[in-house]
Amino acid sequence: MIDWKKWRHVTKLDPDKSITPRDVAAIVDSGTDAIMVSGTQNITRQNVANLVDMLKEYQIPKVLEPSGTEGLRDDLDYLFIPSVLNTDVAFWFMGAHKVWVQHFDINWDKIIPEAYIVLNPRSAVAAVTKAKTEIPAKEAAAYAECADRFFHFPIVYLEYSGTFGDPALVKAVREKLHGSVLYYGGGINSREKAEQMAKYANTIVVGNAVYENGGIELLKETIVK
Ligand code: 1GP
Repeated sequence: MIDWKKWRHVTKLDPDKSITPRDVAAIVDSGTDAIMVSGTQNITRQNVANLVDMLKEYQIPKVLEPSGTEGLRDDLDYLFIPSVLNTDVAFWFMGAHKVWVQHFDINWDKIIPEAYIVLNPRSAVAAVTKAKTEIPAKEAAAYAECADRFFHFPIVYLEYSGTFGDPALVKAVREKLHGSVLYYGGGINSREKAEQMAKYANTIVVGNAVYENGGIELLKETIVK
C-alpha cells in the first residue's frame, strides 16, 4: 500500500469544477504528493467519473474523499472518509457512515477515517453540516485530542476551505496530537502561506488556488517538502 503518512502536499480537485487535460498533466508534474477528488456541492456519479478518467493514465496516488454516497467508488488508491466533530448533527459524524456501511461492500484496506474540524463559517461544508465554526483554539485542540486519543482517528483535518486560517490555532492543535496525522486545508495560494501552515501540519491541502488565474503556477509555489 502507498504510505500516505509521508505526504506533505495534497492537491484537491473538485468534480463540480471544469479543468483541462493540460492542467491535469501540469498538476501531476507539479511536485504534489497526491491528488484528492473531493467536493461538497453538485457531486454526481458522472462528474466524479469524468475527473477520475482524466487521472487514470497517471501513476500519482489518488484519493476519493466523498461528501455523501453520490459518486462513491473504490477503484482509487484510498477513500478518505470525513466525520465532522464540531457539529451537533450526528449524521455528519456517524449517520451517513452507517448508511454507507449498510448499503455498500467496503474494502476496509482502502479506508482512512478523517476527523474534520470545520472552521470557515462561509464555507459550503459549514452550511451543509451546521458546524460550530466560531470556536477558540483551546476548543479546537480539545476536539483534536478527543479524535486522536479517544477515537484514534488516523487523520485530524483542520478545514478552513476558501479562507486562510489562524496559524496559532493550528499550532495549538499540533501540540495536542499524539498519533494522528495533522492535515491543514484552506486559502493556501502562496509560498509564504504554505510554509506558515506546513510548520505545524504534517500535510497541507491546496484546492481553490488551482482554479484561480495562473492556478498551476500558484500551485507550484505552494509545494513544500
Ligand atoms: C478544501 O481544505 C481544502 O476542502 C483546501 O482549501 O480550497 O481553500 O485551498 P482551499
